[in-house]
Amino acid sequence: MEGLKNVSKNLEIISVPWFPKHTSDLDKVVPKTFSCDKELDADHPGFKDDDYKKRRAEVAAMSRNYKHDQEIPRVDYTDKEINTWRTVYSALVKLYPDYACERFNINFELLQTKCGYSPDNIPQLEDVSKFLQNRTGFRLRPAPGLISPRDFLAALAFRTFYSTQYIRHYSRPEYTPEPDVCHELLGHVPLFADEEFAQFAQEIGLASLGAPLEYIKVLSRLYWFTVEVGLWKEAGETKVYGAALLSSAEELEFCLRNAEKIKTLDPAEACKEKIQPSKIQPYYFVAESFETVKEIIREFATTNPRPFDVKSTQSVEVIYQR
Ligand code: TIH
Ligand code: FE2
Repeated sequence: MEGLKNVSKNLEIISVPWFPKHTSDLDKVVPKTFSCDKELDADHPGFKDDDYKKRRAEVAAMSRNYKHDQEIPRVDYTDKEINTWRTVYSALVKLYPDYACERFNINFELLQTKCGYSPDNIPQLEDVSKFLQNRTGFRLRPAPGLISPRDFLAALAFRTFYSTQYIRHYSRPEYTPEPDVCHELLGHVPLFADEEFAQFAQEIGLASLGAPLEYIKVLSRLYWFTVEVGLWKEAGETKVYGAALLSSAEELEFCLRNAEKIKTLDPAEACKEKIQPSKIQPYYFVAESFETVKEIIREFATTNPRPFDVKSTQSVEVIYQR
């Protein structure tokens, strides 16, 4: 009997999917993207605009042969694109003071003073990546579109964040159905500049490595309902930390003005919900605090069925004991 147990243990290990063990291993992954990459969906505002589609594909292709530690290619954004950025930016900065969480606002301020964030300039991924590396060790990696959950989450384990570089269609600056450079730079980057949030995002990534597909599915739902469309309370007030909300003036206003759409975060419920990334959300989950969100992820990480554990060895934290 004992012998048989060992055999089945080995079988389990054999079935662990390959996963990256070092940031440079991400070069071995050709990230899978969703259909948007080839043909825009009919409800995409750029669907009927051939010039837009061509430009989007051109910028997306710049990420194709990217290798770890190379400079991220710079995009020479057109005046029309900068105009779109200006519109998106100007609408959002009016909302952030009241709607965004404190950690976001602190870092957004810093990005304005230290990293070229302004209404007239679309910061380059390379410059923002360098800035983040200095602050929290997070780096950006250029992406051609929405990346499939396993590849996307694995990169987070290495504090690496796949970022698109093309910009949304000019006709709909207040909401776009897929990630674009505004979403990455305005929605995500400010929180990746926060050490505790960076740590939290990395933990989600570590939990994904080598996990079975069913586990990845649930983890990506938890990721979606927290990192992308999450709300948490600060001094009794509901604030937004979800990046997909913080990059859409329309949905940012919508989520906080419709109290009946906000439910208390229940991981069991969030796990069951399908992700609908291309739609305004039917409802949102609010957590009691950032601590609650972290605990939920930590607890879920303990249920990981993989037959091993992982730990990150990139940095040390020195704690003086007096
Ligand atoms: N809806 C977001 C926006 O308008 O900025 C973009 C997306 C993020 C994630 C999925 S779609
Ligand atoms: Fe995102």
